[in-house]
Amino acid sequence: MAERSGERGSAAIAAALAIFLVLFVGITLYFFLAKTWWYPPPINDFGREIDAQFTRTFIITAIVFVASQLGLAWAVWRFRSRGGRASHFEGNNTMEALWTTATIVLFVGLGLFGRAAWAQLHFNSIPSDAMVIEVTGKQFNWIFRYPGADGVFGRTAAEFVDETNPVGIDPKDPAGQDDVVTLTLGVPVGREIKLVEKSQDVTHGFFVRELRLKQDALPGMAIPVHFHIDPDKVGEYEIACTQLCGSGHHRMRATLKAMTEADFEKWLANEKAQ
Ligand SMILES: [Cu+2]
Repeated sequence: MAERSGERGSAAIAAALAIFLVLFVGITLYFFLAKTWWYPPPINDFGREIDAQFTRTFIITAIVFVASQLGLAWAVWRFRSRGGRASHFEGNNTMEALWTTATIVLFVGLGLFGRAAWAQLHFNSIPSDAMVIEVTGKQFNWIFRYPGADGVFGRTAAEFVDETNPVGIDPKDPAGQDDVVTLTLGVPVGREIKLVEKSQDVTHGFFVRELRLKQDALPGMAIPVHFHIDPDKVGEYEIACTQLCGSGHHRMRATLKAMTEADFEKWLANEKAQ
C-alpha cells in the first residue's frame, strides 16, 4: 500500500517537472522568435552582418537548447521512480568523444562565420578619406572633437584640462586653434567615419545600438574604430556607456546625430561658433 502511494507521488512530481520543462522551452522560444527585447533596426551593413551572426548563433544554440531540455523532460517522465532500484553506468568513451567534437565544431564554426564582421570593425584598414573624429570618455560625459579646417588635431595634455577646455588642448599648439569640441556626435550619412576613442579616467564603453558598435575607451590608449551610416538613415541615435564607470554611469549618454552632408557642415559651423 505504502509503495503504491509512493508510485503515484513519483508520477505526479515527474509529470509536473516534465510539463514545466516543456512550458519553459515554449516560453523561451517565444521571446526569441517574437524578438520581444531585440535591438532597434540596424543602420548600416555592419549592423546587418552582426544581426546575421546573432541569428546563426541563436539558431544553433536553440536547437541544442530545445533538444536537451525536451530530452530532459522525456527522461524525467520515462525514468521516474517505480519503487525499484536505480541502475547506472559509468563512462562512455564514444559519447565523450562525440559531444566534445560536436562542441568544438560548433564553437570554431561560429567563430569562423563571425570573423568577417569582427575584422571589418577592428583589422581592415580604414579608408584614408575617412572623416576622423575623436571621442573622449570622462566621468560622466562623452566629449567629441573635430580637427577643424586644417584636418589636424591639436596636442592635448592633462595639465590643460579645465571646464572650458575639457579635452585639454594645448593653447600654444596652432593645430589646436580650430579644433571643434562638442557634446553631440554629429556625422554626415553615407561617409566613412573613423572614431578614435580615448578616456580621461576609467574604462568607458562606447555603444550605439543601431550601429551594433561597441568598443571600450581606455585611459592611456587611442583606439580606432570605423563605421558609416546608410544615406537614408538620417536621425538621432543614443550613445550609451556600457561600462559601470562610477556613480553617474547611468546618465553617461550622448546623441549621435546623423545628417546630410549639407546639414552636417551647417551644424559643425554652428558648434564652432559656440
Ligand atoms: Cu562611462
